[in-house]
Amino acid sequence: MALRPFTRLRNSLPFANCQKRDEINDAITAATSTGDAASPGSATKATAPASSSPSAYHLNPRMARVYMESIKRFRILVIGRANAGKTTILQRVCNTVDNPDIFDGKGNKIDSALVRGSLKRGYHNIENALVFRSNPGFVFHDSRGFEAGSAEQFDNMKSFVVNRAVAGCLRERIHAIWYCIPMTDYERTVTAAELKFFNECDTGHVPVIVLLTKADVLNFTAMEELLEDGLEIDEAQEKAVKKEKELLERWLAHVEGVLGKCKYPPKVCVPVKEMHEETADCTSLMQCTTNALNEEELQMLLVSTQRSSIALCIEYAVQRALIPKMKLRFKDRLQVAPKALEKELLSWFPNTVVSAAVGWMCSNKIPDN
Ligand SMILES: Nc1nc2c(ncn2[C@@H]2O[C@H](COP(=O)(O)OP(=O)(O)OP(=O)(O)O)[C@@H](O)[C@H]2O)c(=O)[nH]1
Ligand SMILES: [Mg+2]
Repeated sequence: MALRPFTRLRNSLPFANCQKRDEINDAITAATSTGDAASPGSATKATAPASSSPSAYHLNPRMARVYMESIKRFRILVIGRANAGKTTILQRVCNTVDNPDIFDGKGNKIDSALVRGSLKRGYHNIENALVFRSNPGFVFHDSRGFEAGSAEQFDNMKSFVVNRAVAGCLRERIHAIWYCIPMTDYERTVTAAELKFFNECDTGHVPVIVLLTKADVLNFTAMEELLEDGLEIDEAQEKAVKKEKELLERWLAHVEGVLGKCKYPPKVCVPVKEMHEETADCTSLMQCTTNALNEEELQMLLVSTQRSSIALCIEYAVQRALIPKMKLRFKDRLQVAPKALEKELLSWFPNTVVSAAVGWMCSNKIPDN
């Protein structure tokens, strides 16, 4: 059958197809290995049932606080088929068009010339950490898509997730997973690979956020359908925005419906569009990821690490620090020390001193967390 004009057009586009910290870490690791019931590691090993609920992995508040104080960098695993738009999203989130520095599993910098060719072909070593100089507060791991059906690729990814999320080497824990499903392939949004991942991969307390990437291409689909309905091009263009919205809602509902029935469903699905444009807005992605996190300290780490939206920093600072104080009785409000409130508010904002220090360490060897 001949391709429809907009399908042909779409297919022709490129998108188609420090000591104190170490002491704390060591203390946590020791607590974990001695089987302290309150430690996150032991809770995971001892209590995680086959179909665990996220709350089963909630850190004990005291341990959570100690752990959170020891981490400085937000670590995200991004999974998705080849060409799903993964690297582009990471670049946009870090507000850069540069390639990331790559570090091996031991934290040593890899000569990017050695791996650039294989990266172009979509081959990624999930153990490698990717760090952009523009925002060294993020550490990314990039997983090659496993739609080709390779059991080995899937097993590699699964054992990485188990080691870094569930069994918990705390210093290298991942904090969120972005699972990318490209809308260029909207007719096969949920394939066997997605079902396998969401039915077999227990990510424990680490939230999985599904990103419907390249959602802007639905504009082509909308135009295509409207023209097929017999509309003139001007009228079709006028109605395309509404139609695009309807299509997106339909596909979002479909993906949420199917994946929601899986054993380990994603926490949330979020469309992302026009990430190849340097002006693209990452606010909703950041907001959804922040809301999906269980621990307030992790939320604070993400909000203060991201540079996409100062509005997000303000919103969280107001909601979490200011409003609770305003709700206090007048007498109690007078007890709030201005310096303490200032510290609390500012902890939701980027800390340039920390960023600079992390950036400096990062230029040669990636720090442990
Ligand atoms: N229309 C559109 N194109 C996009 C978007 N995001 C990325 N692209 C394009 O899609 C192509 C692939 O993007 P990449 O970010 O390299 O995809 P990837 O998932 O990292 O690919 P591999 O590393 O090969 O697995 C590039 O040509 C991007 O410009 C988007 O939101 N909309
Ligand atoms: Mg890539």
